[in-house]
Amino acid sequence: MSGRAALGGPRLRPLLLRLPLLLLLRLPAPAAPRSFAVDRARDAFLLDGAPFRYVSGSLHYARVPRRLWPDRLHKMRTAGLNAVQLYVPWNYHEPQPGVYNFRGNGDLPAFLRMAAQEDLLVILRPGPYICAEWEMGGLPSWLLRKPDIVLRTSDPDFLAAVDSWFHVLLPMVQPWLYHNGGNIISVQVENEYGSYFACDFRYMRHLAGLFRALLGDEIVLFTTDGPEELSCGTLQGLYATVDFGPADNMTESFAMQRKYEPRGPLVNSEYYTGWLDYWGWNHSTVGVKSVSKALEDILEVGASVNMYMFHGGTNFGYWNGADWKNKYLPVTTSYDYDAPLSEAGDPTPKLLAIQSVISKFQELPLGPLPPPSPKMKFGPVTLKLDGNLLDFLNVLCPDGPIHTHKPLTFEAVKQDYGFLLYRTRLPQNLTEPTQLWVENNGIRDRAYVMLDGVFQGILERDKEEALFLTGPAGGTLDVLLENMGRISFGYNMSDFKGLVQPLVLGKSVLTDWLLFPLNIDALMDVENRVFETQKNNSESPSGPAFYSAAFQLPGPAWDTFLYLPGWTKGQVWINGFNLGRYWTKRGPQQSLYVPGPLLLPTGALNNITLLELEHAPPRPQIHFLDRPLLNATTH
Ligand code: 6DJ
Repeated sequence: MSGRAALGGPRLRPLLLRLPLLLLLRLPAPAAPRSFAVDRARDAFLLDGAPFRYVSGSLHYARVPRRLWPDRLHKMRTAGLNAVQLYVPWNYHEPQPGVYNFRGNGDLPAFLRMAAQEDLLVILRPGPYICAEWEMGGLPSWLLRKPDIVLRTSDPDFLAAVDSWFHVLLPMVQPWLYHNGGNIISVQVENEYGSYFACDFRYMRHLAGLFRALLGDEIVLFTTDGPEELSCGTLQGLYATVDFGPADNMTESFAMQRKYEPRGPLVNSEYYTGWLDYWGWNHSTVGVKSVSKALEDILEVGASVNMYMFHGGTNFGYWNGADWKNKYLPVTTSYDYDAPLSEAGDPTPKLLAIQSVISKFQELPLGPLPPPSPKMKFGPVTLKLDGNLLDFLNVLCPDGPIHTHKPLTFEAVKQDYGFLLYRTRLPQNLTEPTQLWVENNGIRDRAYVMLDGVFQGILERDKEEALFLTGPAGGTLDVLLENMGRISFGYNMSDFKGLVQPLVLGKSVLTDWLLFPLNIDALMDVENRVFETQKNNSESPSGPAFYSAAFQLPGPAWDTFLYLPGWTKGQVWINGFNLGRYWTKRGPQQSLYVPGPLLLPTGALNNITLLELEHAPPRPQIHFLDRPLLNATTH
């Protein structure tokens, strides 16, 4: 017998030859390269080489307390989404030129990690402009310290600021790109640029080059525009997508996308589940049926979709933006948006309807949708008057006032947000009521006028342009200016704040001003101590004044809604956190969302401070409700 036969003969040879291959198959397979791409041949996205569509939802991390991020992301995943879309608000992360904040609620990598833990892909929209009803559309107001800057164009001053910001932000997100092992599948360049007057292709080309240089060639870059606005918004090399809502004609909208992208996936980057609210308007709602029906149509044609918003959240602090539609329209503190997950993060009937539509097209993840979180109702809590704002100027403006001949803007004195007090003296005796007014609608945005400490009334942009004063020559005239949020969408985004035109008394222009930039938020950290050291001689609760109370919770620190009946307009802080603006008198929002994590548990003392700008109710009380009131009839 030959040795070969001993080995089993020629019949075994093919098997032996295949052995190394079989051994190889038993070894762990080399990791398949991760990839996300546009496949024009199949009119689809490809995820790891296979056709893929995303069903995504928008959530803005700066509008949700960090401790609640996991909860909201989990609910989005459970609703059936496979991606989350988010804006990066530049002004939130770079509060001063070259000063960056990625801590706490600004910890973008932590947010990306939490999304990954929920198995959510990410569609990133870093701007630089984001719109979003966010202060100045996400642009830092310090850009306006160069008053002639032309925002969102190839103006060298604007580009220099954008370049230095993106050299910080984009390297930070680069490891999070999908092909680098992260969850970011695509990145949007600018935002609805086609709706902006400038139509500056040099600017768009500059951005595209910058994104490519800092993120590489592999990542899918895209643009988003209204279907009628694509011509100035798109650029070769950036995948063009559209945005439209349930009331719009889907076929026509996608046909417009097809004009610019004849092949590739259909994408609605902002499918409107609801809408925003302005102060003084009615609360916006969009019906469940229309939202779920039109979503089904979108999924039926195989498109990818992002729902704007899936969870709206809150414009805490001074972060609300404003629109310009022939007049200034500031956005409310609540950004509930009538979205599928409410402002307090609770599933709504809209969410259930959307989930059921999604389930017709792709498998839902296992696991139940969490129920609404518990809410608490208690009160009333009675507040004490701490004193008029004018009594606290030394602590609110510790560096003292700036002396100027003519009034300067907020931007000129580096007061980015909040309040700036302008003080001068009456140049003559006013025995007859004399008009105080400002030319060319120069109040940005609301002025609270005091003469010798006595509240006289208000001037308001596009509304109240004059009031009448009587008083002695030399009397102290104080004009507190409130920035109610810079324009986030409209023709002119350079929305300077303060007195942008001189104040006129009768026929004389008022000069020789003292300007007090007020740092109220710094005061809130040590609020009690500072207020107790003040001599409180203000009896009459009229005009800008602080009120506060210490209170205990009746039980665990659940979410609640602050209700301020009889109060007029102002700002609220809870335990030093700036909860936002209230404007009970104008509506429609009547209650402010108070997330449970802001509150201290039973036994501890919580602090609430109000800066009421006009009139407090005769009994200065507040209530905490177990449901929101967002839709009071407006005046
Ligand atoms: O991209 C914009 C979003 O950030 C699109 N959009 C949304 C958000 O602002 S209003 C609501 C809006 N665009 C302005 C067009 C208004 C008709």
